Parts: sequence; C-alpha cells; structure tokens
Amino acid sequence: MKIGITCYPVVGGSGIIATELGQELASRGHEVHFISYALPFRLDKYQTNLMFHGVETTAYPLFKYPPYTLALSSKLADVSRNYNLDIVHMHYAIPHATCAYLANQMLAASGDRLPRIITTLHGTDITLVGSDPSYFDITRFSINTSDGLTAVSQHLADETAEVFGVTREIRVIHNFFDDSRFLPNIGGECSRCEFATEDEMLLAHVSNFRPVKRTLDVIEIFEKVSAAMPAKLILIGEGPDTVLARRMIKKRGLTERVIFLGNQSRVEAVLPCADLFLLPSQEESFGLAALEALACGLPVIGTQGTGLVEVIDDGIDGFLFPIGDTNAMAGAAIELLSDRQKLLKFKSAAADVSRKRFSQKKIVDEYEQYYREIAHV
Ligand code: GMT
Repeated sequence: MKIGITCYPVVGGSGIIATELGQELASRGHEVHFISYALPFRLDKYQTNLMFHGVETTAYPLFKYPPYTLALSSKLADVSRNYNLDIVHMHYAIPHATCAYLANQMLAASGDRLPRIITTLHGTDITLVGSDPSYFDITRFSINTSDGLTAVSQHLADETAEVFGVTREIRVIHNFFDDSRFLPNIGGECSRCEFATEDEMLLAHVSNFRPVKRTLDVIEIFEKVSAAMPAKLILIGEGPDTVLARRMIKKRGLTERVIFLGNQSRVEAVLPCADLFLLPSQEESFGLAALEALACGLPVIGTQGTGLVEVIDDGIDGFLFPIGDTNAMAGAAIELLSDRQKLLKFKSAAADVSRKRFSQKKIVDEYEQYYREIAHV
C-alpha cells in the first residue's frame, strides 16, 4: 500500500506512535510518506520505503497566524496526487483530519484519485482541545467525514462517542512499543550507578509536564517514599509545570534526590535502571509513557477512571488509585519497594504482560488489517 502519515513531529505519544507505525509499515514493504512541518523526533535514521515531505508556511505581515492548515492541505493533495496514495492516516484530529478532508476536496475538483482518510484519535485532541467551543463543530465534522476512525483506547472511544455524539464505529487499536528496543534490565546492563547507589530505590516519571500529568503529585508521592527509605527520582521531559516542580522540590528539601534529565529521545536507555514508574495523571487516553515503562520491566502506579486501566494490570504489574490520592499511591509504592520478592514478581509481570498485549507486531497487524478494510486493497 501507499500510505501518507501526518502527525505532530514534536515529543509526545501521538508523534511516537505515528513514527513507529510508519517505520514498521515501511519495513513490511509498504511505501510510507510522512507529511509534517518537521521531521518527527524519533524518525532519526534512513529507511527504505520511507520518505518525508516538509510543509512550509510563509510568514507575511498580514498573517498574525501563518495558515499551516492550508499549507498542510495543499501538501497532502500534492503528495497524494504525485505518489497515488491509497491512504492518508491522520494522527490527532486537530487540524490534521480537517486538512485531509480539504485535500480530498481539492483532489476531487481536479478529477484525481482520492486516498481514503483514516483519523486516529489520541486523547487531548478530543478531551481537551476538541471539546473547546471554538473547535467543537469542526472536530465533530472532521471525525464524521473521515473514512476510518480509530482511538487508542476503549476509554477514549467511549468518551468521543459521548462528547461528540458519534454513532459510527470507532475501532479501538491500542498503542504499542518497539519490543526490540524497550527491554527490561536483564543482567544489569543499564548504568543504574549513574543515578543511584545500591541501597537506593529509583523511581521515574516521563511526561510533558502539563497540568494534566499532575507532576506535583509525583513529587508528593516521592517525598513520602524517600521519607521511608533511601530513594532517588528521575524526571524526564519538560513543560509548563517544570518551574513549579523545581520550586516544590527545592522547598521540600529534595534537590539532592531528584534528577532532571529534560527531554530524551531514547528513554529506553534510562528506564530499565529504575524500580518503579509514577504516572498519576488527571486524564490519560492510554498512557504510552506507562506502557514503555512496563516494557522496560517497571511496575507503574497510575490513576483510575483513565485509559491507564487498559494498560496497567492492577495488583499484577502496578496499581491504580483515585486521582490525587497521593497517600494511597505512596503507601503502595513503599510496600512494593520494601518487599524485594514482590517487586521482582511485579517487574517480571510488567515486562511479560506488556509484551503479550501491546507488542509492535500485534498492533501494527491490527492497523494493517484496518487499512485493508477501509481502502479495499
Ligand atoms: O499526553 C499528552 O498530552 C500528549 C498526547 C500526544 O498527542 O502525544 O498524548 C496523548 O496521546 C498518547 C498517544 O496515543 C497517549 O498515550 C496519551 O495518553 C495521550 N495523552 C492524554 O490523553 C493526556
């Protein structure tokens, strides 16, 4: 198949999934074209069958907001026409699904073949941005005019159906991880000693430090854990709450125990060193960061009522608690980290369960099958 993929190229789960999906499809022999304003951040090596088409926006004094949506629509039409694409797969509804619709209108007007449009909903495009009154109608329209619609969890599919009154099928295709890269720390290969001494427990958190991630809860939990045992915390990523987090860490006297690594493109080099992952998010359609941690053999503490319930096996490879219940989260962390046998059992379940349910092969098979159903090829 000839497939166009559009995503946000910056750090974030939707861009990671789009990139790794494209790479795997290209390695299966499909022709894959990435169309975006920059090279996606994990698209860092040349690969046969994989091309990138950059979208340029022109600055002009009249344009307070450069019209990226129009530039992307034109580029999508151009690439579809020149490469005879079968499918354009839009990751994140806003504005990508709308751009694909516009591009197809242009192709129809010039009598060209239309690729089928598939939109994958990732979460914040629906829960935060799409339900904003200024985007609501256009998001609902673009969802309804896509030929195929997928969501990364049942939780998100249900929410989309409810918020937007969508009655058509939303195919649930979960996120996945590259099982050749995300590996548990078998044989102590990771450089754990860079971060912690033998007697210290190592906790980790990865996010974009937006309020929805509740990074301050991470620090609250860690403070309680480190009062009970020697421990360190690794924070990966950055965003609006980084300053607040740094301030809180200083105020609570934790500066020497917290390691800020900022954004990292290869988290799999660090995660296997840790013992426990914290993701106490307010909202999480899926929680790819949690899955990547599980795959590296880390039990995860997450929140109930979010998509994390589809990722974490409560009591087997992690724990789920009500949002904001940092006492319960810290209590579970302390109990688990104090019991070496139980911790090893959870670590091994984390690596096993994630491999069984969310391996790249299994999930990319599901996307490929869905492409065939929608494009009839
Ligand atoms: O978490 C974010 O705010 C970024 C966002 C994105 O577009 O990358 O993440 C969303 O999509 C990920 C990939 O499908 C999911 O794993 C995240 O759970 C989801 N984030 C939220 O729902 C808050």
